Amino acid sequence: MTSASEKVPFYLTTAITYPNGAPHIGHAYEYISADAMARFKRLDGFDVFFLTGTDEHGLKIAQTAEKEGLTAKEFVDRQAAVYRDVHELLGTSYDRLIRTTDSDHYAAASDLWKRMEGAGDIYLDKYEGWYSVRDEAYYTEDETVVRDGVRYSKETDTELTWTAEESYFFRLSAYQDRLLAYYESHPEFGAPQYRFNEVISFVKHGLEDLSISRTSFDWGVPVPDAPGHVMYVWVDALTNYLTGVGYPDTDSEPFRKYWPADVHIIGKDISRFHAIYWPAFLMSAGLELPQRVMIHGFLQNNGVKMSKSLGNVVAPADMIAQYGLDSVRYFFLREVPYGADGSYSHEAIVGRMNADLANNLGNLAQRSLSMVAKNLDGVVPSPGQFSDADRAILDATAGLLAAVRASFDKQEFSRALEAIWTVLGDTNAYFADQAPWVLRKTDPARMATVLYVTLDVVRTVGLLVQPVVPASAAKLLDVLGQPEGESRQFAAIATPIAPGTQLPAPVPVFPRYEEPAEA
Ligand code: ME8
Repeated sequence: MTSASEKVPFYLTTAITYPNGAPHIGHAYEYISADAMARFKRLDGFDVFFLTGTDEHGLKIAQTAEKEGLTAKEFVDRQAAVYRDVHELLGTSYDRLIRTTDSDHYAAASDLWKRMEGAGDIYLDKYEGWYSVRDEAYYTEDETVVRDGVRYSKETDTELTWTAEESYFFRLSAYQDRLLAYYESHPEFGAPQYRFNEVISFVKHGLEDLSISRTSFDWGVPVPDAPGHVMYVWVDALTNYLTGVGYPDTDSEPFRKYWPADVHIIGKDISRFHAIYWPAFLMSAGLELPQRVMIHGFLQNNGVKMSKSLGNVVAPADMIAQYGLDSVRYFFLREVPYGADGSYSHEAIVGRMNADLANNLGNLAQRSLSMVAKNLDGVVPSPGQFSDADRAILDATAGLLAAVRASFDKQEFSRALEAIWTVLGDTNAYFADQAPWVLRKTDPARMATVLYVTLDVVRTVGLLVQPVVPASAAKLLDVLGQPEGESRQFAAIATPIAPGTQLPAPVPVFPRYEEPAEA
């Protein structure tokens, strides 16, 4: 057994959520995909640290709290618990649920500020501009549009107000060349490529210095030695990735082990913050840069943007109550190529549940296992000589781990699942061709071999789908007689299922979705 200390570390994060409103499917999508990544790496033998949490400062939060008659702290305490419950519901296997109101985070944000200041990158000036409270961002005149006398951000369609205040600035303009050089030498830093290209061309157009403090409210991390200033919420928020692994103690064990992060998983609306500001802050502070920023797309309900006014915002809890957690997890990761925008609908979810999970995987497992139960006393048989057809299936299955790993390493989850389901499709065809139910009478030894091959495909698939459908995969591995622990790690894939293993009575693992009867 490898001890934790010998394993290769892998550090991944999600964006930290603004907890002002109710959790929606977009949040669940991000948590589920990051969770699948974390689980995959653990099963593949890595020492994983998975950070997620809530982004609790800023004017928007302060305003929402006031509207609800609560102090900002009371409000975020209540809302952080709502998000903790969502993680519970989704089975997110995080290692820390960070809150930017945690005391160690204040220390981290102050330290990062001081480092940037020490590098000569922070100066005091006055800021005037169009400010969006919702986005916590300033927009230049040409990034705005006026409708009915109200000014909006072209990009995010949020309302803007003219704001003038004394502010500290970060010398972002000084980082243009260094950022471009970094992108050039690290082509994998931003993904997918088409989203990274947008970032690169934004930087090529030239960068302005960034206003990084606010004096108009006090719900934030105080700027060191600058009474009246709190940090711009994005400086504070991005620092969470450092706090999570022990910063500012750069000699601490977690920091030395896990920093720099292997991947930040985020949505497309915040790519500039992560792929421009964040690396610039880190360069200024003399800290290493994350390996990769993976930018996912947005999910829409039936192709329509989710919004409260349209009444089409789906709560993760409702979706899970209707279809079950694993079906939702599988659907999200299989349906949309990660990075692209996508859509969900009842029909699409049911289609995936019934065709992929219930038919291709569930039926194959159930049919082979019940034949073993009925004809072989539930004992995994010894195979005879493998035929060409057996070999073809076994070889395809043996190649799966490498293919799936290569896809997961690029967060190409749908491609990984496609590879698995291609082998399942071939195995279903093999099972139908070989017709073990006929062989039962004509050639029982051959029937045993066909069942053996099929069971080993189902076992391999059961192991590989654990990151995506953890509870169902565990049930499947139970009925295949695979004990928890070592034999469920990916390293166990190379050792075929052991003849003689006594299997428990088979139970169906992936139920079909049946429409409820009309009332
Ligand atoms: O941006 N589909 O928080 P947030 C998919 N606090 N993903 C979506 C989505 C949708 N419809 N809507 C939002 C923030 N997201 C900041 C992050 S990180 C240092 C600070 C994604 O609650 C969004 O892109 O608005 C982001 O990655 C995450 O949900 C949280 O968004």
